Parts: sequence; C-alpha cells; structure tokens
Amino acid sequence: MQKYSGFGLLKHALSHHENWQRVWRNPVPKKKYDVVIVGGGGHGLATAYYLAKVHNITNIAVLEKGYLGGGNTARNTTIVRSNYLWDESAKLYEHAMKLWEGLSQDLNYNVMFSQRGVLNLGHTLQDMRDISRRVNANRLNGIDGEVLDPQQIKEIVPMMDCSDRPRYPIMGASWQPRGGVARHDAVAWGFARAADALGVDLIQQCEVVDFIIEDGAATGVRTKTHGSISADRIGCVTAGNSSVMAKMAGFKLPLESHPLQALVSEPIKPILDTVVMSNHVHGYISQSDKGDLVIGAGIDGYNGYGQRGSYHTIEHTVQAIVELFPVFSRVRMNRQWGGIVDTCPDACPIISATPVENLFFNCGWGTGGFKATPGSGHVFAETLAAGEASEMAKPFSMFRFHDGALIDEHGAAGVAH
Ligand code: FAD
Ligand code: PYC
Repeated sequence: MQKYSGFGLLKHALSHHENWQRVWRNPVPKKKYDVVIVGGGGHGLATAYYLAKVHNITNIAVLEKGYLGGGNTARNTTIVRSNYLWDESAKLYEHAMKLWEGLSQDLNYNVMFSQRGVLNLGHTLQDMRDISRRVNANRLNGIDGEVLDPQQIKEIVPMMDCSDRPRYPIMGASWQPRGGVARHDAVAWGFARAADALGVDLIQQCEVVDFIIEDGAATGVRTKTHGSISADRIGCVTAGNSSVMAKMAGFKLPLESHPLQALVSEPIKPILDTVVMSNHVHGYISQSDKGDLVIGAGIDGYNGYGQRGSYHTIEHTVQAIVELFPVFSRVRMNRQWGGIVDTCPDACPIISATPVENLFFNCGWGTGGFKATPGSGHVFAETLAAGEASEMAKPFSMFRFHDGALIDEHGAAGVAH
C-alpha cells in the first residue's frame, strides 16, 4: 500500500476529494430526460425525489449552477411552522408540516427536525387582534395554535423580558407547538442522496442560460457548461433568480428579488429551546443544536442580486433582540450573510404552468419557503408528473395576478416581510 505523509498526504486527500466530487457532482448528462429541474435547492431536490419516489419517473436531471443547496436553502433561519391565515396557504404549509414529521424516516437521513414550538409575539392591540384571527383560522383548518398571555409566554421563555420595561412590551403571542426548526443543509443533502439513490442525475456547476422553445413549447435548456439538454418537461425552481429565468422564456413574473439577511452568534450553552418571532420590533431568534443563536433580520427595501444586505438592517434586528432578551447583550456575533428572496405581491408562492407549454415554475416563496420544502416538492412533482397544476397547486397559479384571485398573506402570516 502506498504511504503518504505531509504534502503528499494532502495532495492525495485533495485528489480523492476532487474525484469523489466529480463522481457525485457531475454525471455526464444524457441528451434527453423526461424531466429537467433547474435549481438544486431544497425545493428542486425535493421535487426530483418525489417525482422518482411517488410518480416513478426517474429519468430526471437536476441542473444546479453552483453547489446543491447553496442558495437560500443554505442561508435561511430554518423556521418551520404552518400557522398561515388563508385556507389555501394553510393547507399547503400544513401539508409540508406533515411531511416534515416523517421526513427523517422517509429519507433515512436525520434532517434534525425539532418541534420545539414557535411563538409569534404581539406588541400592540392590533397585533393581538391579528393573532386571534389567525389562531382561530388555524384551528378551523385543523392546525394547532393557541393565544398566550405574557405570563404563559414567560413560562415558556423565562429569560425573555415580558415586563412593561421595553419600548414595546409583549402583550401576548400565538403559539404553534408543532412548529420548530430543521437542519437546512441536511434537508438538501437528504433529498439529494435519496433522489440520487433512485437514479436522478444531480449535475452541479451547470448553469442554465436559456430555454429551447419550439412552437410555443419548451423542449430543453441550454447550459453554460454542458451544451443543450432536451426534456419533455422542465421545472424551474430558482428562487431569487426566477424573474431572470422567466425573461429567458419570454414572459414576466410579478416578483421582486430582495436581499434578506441572517446572523449567528458564537456557540453558547443551551439557553433557548423554542423559536421566538416578533414582527413588530422585527427580529426572530432560535438556538441551533450547535449552540449558535440564529437571528433573522428584516428584508432590505431595495432590489438586488448581491447575497448580502445593508448594515442598518441587521443593526436594527440586533437592537430588537437585545430589547427582548437583555441577557444576550453580551453575546458576540460570529457570522452574517444574505440570500436573495423572490417576493410576490401577495406573499404567496407561484406553483404553476406558464405561457410556454411544458415549462413550469415553482418560485415566489420569498422569505418563507424553507418550511415548505417537502410540501413544495411534493406538490410540484405531482404538477410536473400530470402536466397540469395539482389540486393544491391550483390557487398558486401565476395567472392569479391577472384574475385578481390573490391570497394575501402579507402581514397575516406571522412574519413581517
Ligand atoms: P434555493 O435554495 O435558493 O435554490 C435555488 C437554486 O437555483 C440555487 O441553488 C441557485 O444556485 C439555482 N439557480 C439559480 N439560477 C440558476 C440557473 N440559471 N441554472 C441553474 N441553477 C440555478 N424560510 C422559512 O420558511 N423559514 C425561515 O426561517 C426562513 N429564513 C430565511 C432567512 C434568510 C436569511 C433567507 C435568505 C431566506 C429565508 N427563508 C426562510 C426563505 C427560504 O430560505 C427560501 O424560501 C427557500 O430556501 C427557497 O428554497 P429553493 O430551493 O426554492 O431556493
Ligand atoms: O416564514 O417563518 C418564516 C420566516 C422566518 C424567518 C424568515 N421567514
């Protein structure tokens, strides 16, 4: 057996790593697939997995311009909840919640789904009215939820300042015990591994630069690195880049792309075992299993594609968190980053056929799509397999912006952006 030491060992390890990556990353694409999925984030990978598992369609390629799960899937604060106001969205997010509840077993991969409960705080009378309305609507839809007063909140999060000292004292909260967090990378890897095992080609470093459209129907994609690839159906799942993709296909989507930021602290001992969100002072926080405090900021007001945001936005968030948790004022922050989210005017997604035959889009999840990952993939797989919107996808057609059938979750859905 060959022995390696020092630089030789490093070179050997690196070449092994590269070879492994080459095998895993880039199977040589076939010339023709039944389905090509553009975008290897959680939603694209989940779509491929459910197409293969539920619909028995395995001649699929996922084309990812960077690395799998490196977009918003890797950049989010991992909050999972289903306490949406309107029937259509509540149904969709609750569908996802049910899939989350069995996901680690289904994928045989620990996605670290932790149902530690989500609190949405209210700081004004109007917040409390909105909270009551949302919790009532949730319960009518069979979704768990309670309205809590400050004393009950204090019992769940003893170190949060529930007194009347803060500028905006906590007046109450909605509480969804089945909500929580999951491990973002693991979700992407779990779906990727399971899809790969079912025969799906996962092709990284493969940017789609155009759609091939003949007589109004999509027949394939052009890529930067792998030439043209044909497909019977194409699903585009590119989050913040979706309006750019739509432009390639010759239509417009009512999406805006904005930076959204998050940050984590140094790891500390377990101190916070639930998720706290406040729209009003705007900050949300949980603690990862590694110990970092995971803090999400507000959306930047300008449009942009740089995966970073402006300083004043996170400064404001940290102020809000310190006001809620004075005890965290001494914790040091470690890293900050941004993702590009694609927001729709009604803060609901698009899962839809398009004006181009055989081309489908799944996008517009904005700042809230991580929680939907399994549900989104499941519903989009059904849509791609049938070639038309599935029952659950129907309300989320892109054509609702022509018809006026919006599902307005803005300010209603428990998150302020
Ligand atoms: P992505 O993971 O972004 O995947 C899209 C992929 O498409 C990317 O990997 C990209 O490289 C690829 N792509 C783009 N263009 C091309 C092309 N031309 N060719 C090939 N590939 C292409 N949601 C929640 O539910 N809870 C939260 O707590 C939460 N917090 C968030 C915090 C932050 C800071 C951010 C940025 C987002 C947050 N979200 C949250 C939103 C959530 O992250 C997204 O809605 C969700 O991850 C979208 O998943 P996706 O797979 O659609 O997108
Ligand atoms: O939708 O719950 C959510 C969320 C939290 C942070 C960003 N989005």
